[in-house]
Amino acid sequence: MIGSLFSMSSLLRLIPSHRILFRASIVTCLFIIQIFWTRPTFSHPNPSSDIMRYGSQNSCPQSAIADDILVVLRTGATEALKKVPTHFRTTLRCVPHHVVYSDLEETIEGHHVYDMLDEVDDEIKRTHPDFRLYNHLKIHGREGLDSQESLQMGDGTGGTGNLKNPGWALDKWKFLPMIDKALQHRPEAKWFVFIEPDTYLIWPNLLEYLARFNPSEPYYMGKHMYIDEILFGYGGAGIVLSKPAMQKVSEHRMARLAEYDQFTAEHWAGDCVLGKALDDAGVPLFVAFPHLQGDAPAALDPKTTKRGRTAWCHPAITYHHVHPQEVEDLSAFEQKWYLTNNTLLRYGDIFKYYIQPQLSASRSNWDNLSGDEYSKRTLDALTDREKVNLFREEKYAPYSFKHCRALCRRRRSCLQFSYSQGRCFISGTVRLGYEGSSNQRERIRSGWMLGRIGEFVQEMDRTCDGVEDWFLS
Ligand SMILES: *[C@@H]1O[C@H](CO)[C@@H](O)[C@H](O)[C@H]1NC(C)=O
Ligand SMILES: CC(=O)N[C@H]1CO[C@H](CO)[C@@H](O)[C@@H]1O
Repeated sequence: MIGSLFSMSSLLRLIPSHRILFRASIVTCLFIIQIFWTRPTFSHPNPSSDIMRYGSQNSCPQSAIADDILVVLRTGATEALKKVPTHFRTTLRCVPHHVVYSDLEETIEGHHVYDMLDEVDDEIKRTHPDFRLYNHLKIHGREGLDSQESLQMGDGTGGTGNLKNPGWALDKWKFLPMIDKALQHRPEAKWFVFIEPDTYLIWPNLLEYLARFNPSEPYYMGKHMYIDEILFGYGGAGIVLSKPAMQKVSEHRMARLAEYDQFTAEHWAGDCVLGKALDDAGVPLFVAFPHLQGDAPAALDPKTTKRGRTAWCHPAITYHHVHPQEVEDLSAFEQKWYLTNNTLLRYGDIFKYYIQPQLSASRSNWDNLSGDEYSKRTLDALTDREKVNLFREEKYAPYSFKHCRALCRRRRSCLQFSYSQGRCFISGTVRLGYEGSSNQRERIRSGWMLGRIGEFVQEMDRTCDGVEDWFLS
């Protein structure tokens, strides 16, 4: 596919260089030829002849800019073995240049993993409590983790950071050093893409997106987030920096190392520290939402809008909070998509072809993420007569899954519900959710109003008429 996708992309570059102009004129000719040779229904910059090239088993998208990108996977020793190997087989499979940065130097499935903290000030490493895990790993290596349970609770990265988690405490120190490490690792790269083990990256869509920007401009792309007054790119959604942005922030920090060490020590989120340094260096955040996402497909509200932008009609580049098994599943789905479809994979497609088939009228041991607590209060507040009317039953029995469904059915806006131990939750948004925790006495059971969801999908699809794929500003 992606060959001519990128021909289009080159044409659309904001400030094309001579080389690109030359290339663009050749590909324009090829593109025009292709238009006449492909089916008349061709409506997307993605002709089927190229899909074939992408599509043969295990092949990867062909793109002029793939070699210009370095993908950096940032991890920590406490989570790396559990989460990183999956990425070599899935999200990184087609990425020609990638590197894994951690807090322990080691080899994982034949890939060298670098210690990103080796150049942090020695005094800080010796004295700051955040480095307890790091120093322990330095002396005892990975084997030392087994003996130190207190050091390895939880994961090493991730947005829902637990401050008491030593892996998380250390993680924030990696963001600024990783800029210099990545620049040294691949100085010829024009784009640097930073992801985490819980990030799912759709590589063909990233290529297609970045081809639309001029990499000689300083770009700091991310999913917007605020802590206090600082606007920054949320780490779990992936952060994209052009080389000029990398150089600017690196030079700015080098001149004020102690100042940023101090700021890092006092702050709790590394992505925010990076955002602050970039802003100080004169590189503001470019909001790449909705293309970069902070939620997993199973948890994302398909109606989410931020700054008036709904994700549904737009191509997805990342998801976050995606567990290794879901990374595998999504990767299989993504490959299948590009084998058979000749349009870019969008959030709406992922909902319709990946999420929706997993919804059912009733699913046991399943937590639907219906969080509308008020429904329980609603039930409690009803008189016995109202309960009888509502549930159309002779006698009001203790709440049950059936009652919960009846309540959902009665409310036109309700799309899903879940029931557990006398508690009914209903929701006007539709999410797949996750398996329930099995330690509950009575397992959670969830249900979806499939007919209403079908109508909802049609309604959402109608909003896509005439909508551009990408937000470029
Ligand atoms: C696109 O891919 C999905 C998922 O693999 C598949 O269900 C659908 O039939 C494909 N559509 C076309 C037009 O090939
Ligand atoms: C029945 C039930 O437990 N439902 C759950 C649905 O999801 C919300 C939000 O995660 C939970 O609070 C509910 O407990």
